[in-house]
Amino acid sequence: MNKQEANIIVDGGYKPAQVTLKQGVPAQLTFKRISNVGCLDQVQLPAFHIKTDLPLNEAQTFAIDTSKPGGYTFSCGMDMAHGKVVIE
Ligand SMILES: [Cu+2]
Repeated sequence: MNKQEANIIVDGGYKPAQVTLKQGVPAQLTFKRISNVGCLDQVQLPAFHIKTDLPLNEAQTFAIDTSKPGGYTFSCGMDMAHGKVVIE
């Protein structure tokens, strides 16, 4: 395996709320917001310096550095809804 992808649907929450990535394998993480439920029009993943708008129905993809194992929380712009990226 020389690359990996994870997809999160944003629909009033994060589905799934946790994704697991393999350490050391280049990764792409995609968020796609499909509804106006909740306050999820921004996402932030501070450990990877990501904070961005999630336009409705427009997938946003980010490269994730998987060199360091751990659990990295992401949330909406107001830090209310949460999910986690686990690298192991
Ligand atoms: Cu919020």
